[in-house]
Amino acid sequence: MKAYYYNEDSSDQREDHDSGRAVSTDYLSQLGVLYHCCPSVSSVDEIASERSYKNRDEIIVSPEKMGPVYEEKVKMFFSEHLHEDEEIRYILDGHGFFDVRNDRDEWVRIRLEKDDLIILPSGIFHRFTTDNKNYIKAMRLFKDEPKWTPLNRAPELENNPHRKTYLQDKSARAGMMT
Ligand code: KMT
Ligand code: NI
Repeated sequence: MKAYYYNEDSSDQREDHDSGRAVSTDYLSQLGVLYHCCPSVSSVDEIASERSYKNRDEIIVSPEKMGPVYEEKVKMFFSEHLHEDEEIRYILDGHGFFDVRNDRDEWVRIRLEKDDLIILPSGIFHRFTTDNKNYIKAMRLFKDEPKWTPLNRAPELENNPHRKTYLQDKSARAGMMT
């Protein structure tokens, strides 16, 4: 895992966009984003049982696996959205980027590879992309039924209860730091 501020340049979303300004895991946790290195599936099982996640599946995002819809899917994953549930991803192979918004509405890019597990809180604005190798295999964990509904960013979403809870929890965490 490597996290840094996203450099807004005109290159493809799949390029690194590395500004050279690193972001720590502490900073990620202030945003409510939790990172774990899980060298074995048993450590994933522990996290899943602690958080009552009963189900999981595996997805391969690549042109070989997805065929002609690949480019379309990659664009779709990259549109800014939130979910009303936590999003947990465990990387089994390949690489990918999760971008999350910080307090100043800047993008923080999180580069994930094999053994990386990320927990995105419900209500955080984010997006995903493969990198320029166009291959990632990931485990998606969910509590009951898969609910991946993305809510694309729009002004009305600031009234969404999950968005409000996210913002309140984030300021409570910031308050504890001072
Ligand atoms: C997401 O939430 O955007 C995805 O599930 C993408 C594939 S998993 C790395
Ligand atoms: Ni998402």
